[in-house]
Amino acid sequence: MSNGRTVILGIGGGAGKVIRCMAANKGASWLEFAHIDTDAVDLENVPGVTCLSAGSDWAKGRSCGGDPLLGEKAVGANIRELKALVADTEMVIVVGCLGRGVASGGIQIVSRLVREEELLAFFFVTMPFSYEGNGRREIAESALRNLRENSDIVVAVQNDLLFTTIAADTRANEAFAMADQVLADGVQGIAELVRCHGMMSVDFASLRALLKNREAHCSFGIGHASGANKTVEVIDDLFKSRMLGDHDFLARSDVVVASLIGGTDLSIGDMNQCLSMLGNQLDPATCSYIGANVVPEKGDELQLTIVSVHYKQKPALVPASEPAPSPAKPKRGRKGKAKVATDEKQFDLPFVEEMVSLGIFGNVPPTIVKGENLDVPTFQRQGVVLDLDD
Ligand SMILES: Nc1nc2c(ncn2[C@@H]2O[C@H](COP(=O)(O)OP(=O)(O)OP(=O)(O)O)[C@@H](O)[C@H]2O)c(=O)[nH]1
Ligand SMILES: [Mg+2]
Repeated sequence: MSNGRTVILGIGGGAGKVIRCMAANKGASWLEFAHIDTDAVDLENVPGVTCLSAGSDWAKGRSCGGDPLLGEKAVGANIRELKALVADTEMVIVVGCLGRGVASGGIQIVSRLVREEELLAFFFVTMPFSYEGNGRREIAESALRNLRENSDIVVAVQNDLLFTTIAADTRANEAFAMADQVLADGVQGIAELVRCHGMMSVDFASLRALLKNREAHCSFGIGHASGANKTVEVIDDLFKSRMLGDHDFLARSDVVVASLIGGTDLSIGDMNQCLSMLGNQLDPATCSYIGANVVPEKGDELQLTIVSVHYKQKPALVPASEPAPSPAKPKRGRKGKAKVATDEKQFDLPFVEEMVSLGIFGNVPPTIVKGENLDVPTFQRQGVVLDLDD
């Protein structure tokens, strides 16, 4: 059973800023935040953020000067503290701005740790700006290659793209703060997926099975909207996210993980409309995991975060001689049509999408009779999927 404990760990100076931005976000108090760094200046004490001073006996509170080997050594020296930090977590989200020392080297240590501890981890990394030059780019690319070899989900965001929607005359420090806010909102959106008592929660065990130990390319996008037309506008805003890639790239995703959060006025109708519109953009073969939560602090605002996952190698087909996976549960395809897997040859994937809405019963203790939760509508308990188009 999900305990929902989610740790957001920032490595290095840039990531530390994103972590602090996130800790100040509306409705983020249920998350645990930590920041590991060698540089004492960047380890500024902020309520709600656990600070770990890496390699403190020899780094002596200074930066790693852009050397990833020193970063790896420094973070490696704190492995016990890191292990204690991530013990018994449902998910770890690691943030690192690649291109210099602490994050590029230290993230490899954390990647090995979460693998050894068999934790599900999302890695959100940024790649250096073009203007930073080839040296930093090479460090970042080498770090990203190593990370991808050893990690389940790596979302790499080009810093250049984070700035494309910001007006050219924005002051540099404001532009950085805005870019950090985009990352902070995206990470929070993903974290909301595992939140206990979500209005619509993801079947986390099957999401984990689908994403663990697979090499994949991931991109992420985020949309915000408020006002009367917010369910439509949030989709439009999502597609303005340059980090996401184009429509076609999204449509061809192997897996899409989407998280919708809104204030207390978020209705089932809003959710249906918004998520059906998103579903219409996806290929029928795309596995989608969708979670929705009410975060009262969001007020009138709606936020939709998605991660698009493309496997490097498509899942192997189950040989015809092996029994077909069972039971074949119905799943939703494009435009909400029910699909039941009946082919002899099927992709060896676990059940794809759980969309269980408890509506007004979402915040009360479940009524369990003979192992069934009576607060879940009968049609959902019986696996009947509605065709939302009709
Ligand atoms: N998005 C974003 N990227 C940043 C920010 N600050 C730095 N970066 C990027 O992060 C890269 C690494 O910088 P830092 O995080 O400061 O480096 P570090 O990991 O602490 O390593 P050392 O400086 O060697 O100790 C830079 O090359 C920038 O591309 C920030 O506030 N936001
Ligand atoms: Mg630093």
